[in-house]
Amino acid sequence: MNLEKSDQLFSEAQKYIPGGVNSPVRAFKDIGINPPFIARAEGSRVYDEDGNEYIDFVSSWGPMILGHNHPKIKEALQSQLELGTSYGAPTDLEVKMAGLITEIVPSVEMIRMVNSGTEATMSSLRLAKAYTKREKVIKFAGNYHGHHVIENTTVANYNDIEDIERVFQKSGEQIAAVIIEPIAGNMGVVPARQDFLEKLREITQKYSALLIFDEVMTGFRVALGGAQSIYNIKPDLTCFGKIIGGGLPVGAYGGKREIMEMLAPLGPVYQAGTLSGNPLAMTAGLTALKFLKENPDIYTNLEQKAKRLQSGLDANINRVGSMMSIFFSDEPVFDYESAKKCSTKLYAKYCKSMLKKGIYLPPSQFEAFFISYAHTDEDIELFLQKNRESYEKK
Ligand code: HOZ
Repeated sequence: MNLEKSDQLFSEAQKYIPGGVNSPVRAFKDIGINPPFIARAEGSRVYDEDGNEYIDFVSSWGPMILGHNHPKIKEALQSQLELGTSYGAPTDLEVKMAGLITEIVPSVEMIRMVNSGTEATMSSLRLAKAYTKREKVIKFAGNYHGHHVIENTTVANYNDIEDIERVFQKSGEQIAAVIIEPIAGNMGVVPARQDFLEKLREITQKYSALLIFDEVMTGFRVALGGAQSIYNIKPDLTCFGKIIGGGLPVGAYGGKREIMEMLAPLGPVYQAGTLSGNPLAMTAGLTALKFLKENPDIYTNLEQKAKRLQSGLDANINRVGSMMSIFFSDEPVFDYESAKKCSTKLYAKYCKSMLKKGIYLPPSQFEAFFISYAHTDEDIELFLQKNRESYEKK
């Protein structure tokens, strides 16, 4: 595979951009090769600067559930472009977006749009602290909630009921919020157990702490109503990103009216953003969400393709719907400790081999990969065929 132009661009990029990338994992450091620089994308494919074609399972890290350059999103964006790209003022699009999300996700009574998942989790935690007038936050090992520093944090073990009980017994009255990825996607895919999430709901209510679901990755991905609809658990606040932007930069957080009304201009918690509710992002996101809502068979289609892929792989896999990971470990992966036992070396070898054969996977053992509506049955078969030539069990 010729990567001459990508290599040249990577050298150039490193002169001006730290590590040559705007998000660390994209440097392919764990894989030990230079990254392909992507020139364009269409449907299930991405094409690099040297003209190499890949079947894309990174899906821009989740947002591209309908595939790249979906005609409906493209058309909507083209129309919006005629009307201007940013006003810094309220729009009809924002009202429609808020209306649609609150309709699909019943725990969300009010929602505030921001520009990234990081901003959503950061703002939701500030809000939780103000609402409860408490300072402590509980998060879970291996969960990722963006790159901001969460102050006053205790890190508990994921899927460990005894540990969370211990934490609450010790300082329950000071805990403002528990934030969790209900299906973790940043140590590879690791779903929370039903009884663990139920315990979290129960214990947060008992101590009047807020339960925040980080559904940046799972929202509108694992089901239209996100992970909370699968587990049938209502968090107090939910953070979104990725899919709700239809491929443009976006984030949002929402939840109970009483809590959300603490935000300025109604309440004392100030939070603002020049590009929040940006009309292009709202247009792309709204088009994607409407399309998903009007075509519920999309989730059946995603499930079928993902299931077919999983059953053909004969590997250690965690999967929820169209979000999955292949773990290079002999043991089940259910928390951060078990995830860390995976062989990153074997994953690197596998990922490199798959890339050479035209299958574009996340360049890290600890990222999820995604099936999109644009993947065809043939794409899935090609994955399986290339996998047979690349896979080495731990
Ligand atoms: N690592 C983040 C996703 N889990 C962001 C990846 C990227 O956009 O480079």
